[in-house]
Amino acid sequence: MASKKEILQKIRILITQKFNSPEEAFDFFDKNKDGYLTGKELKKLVKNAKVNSLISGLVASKMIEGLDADKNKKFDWAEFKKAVDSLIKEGLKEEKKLS
Ligand SMILES: [Ca+2]
Ligand SMILES: [Ca+2]
Repeated sequence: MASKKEILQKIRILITQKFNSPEEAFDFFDKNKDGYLTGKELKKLVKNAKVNSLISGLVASKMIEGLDADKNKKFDWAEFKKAVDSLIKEGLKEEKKLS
């Protein structure tokens, strides 16, 4: 099974390479445009990041569990932005280690 690090890296690549900004990614996956990414919507994002579809639901619910500040079981923009910012920061650290 893919490690947590690999999964997060895939998600980071999706957001930074397929979209011009995190806003664009959020908008794209917020299919019903209610301003929230639910577990179901986030699962689509995880699947789009080419994470094994068998575990995409689990990954999505873990992300929400860990980063849902107000515990309403979905990401608002501020929560999503925070998640993406920490993902990108982690990625930069990794790149520094490799170079
Ligand atoms: Ca939504
Ligand atoms: Ca929330």
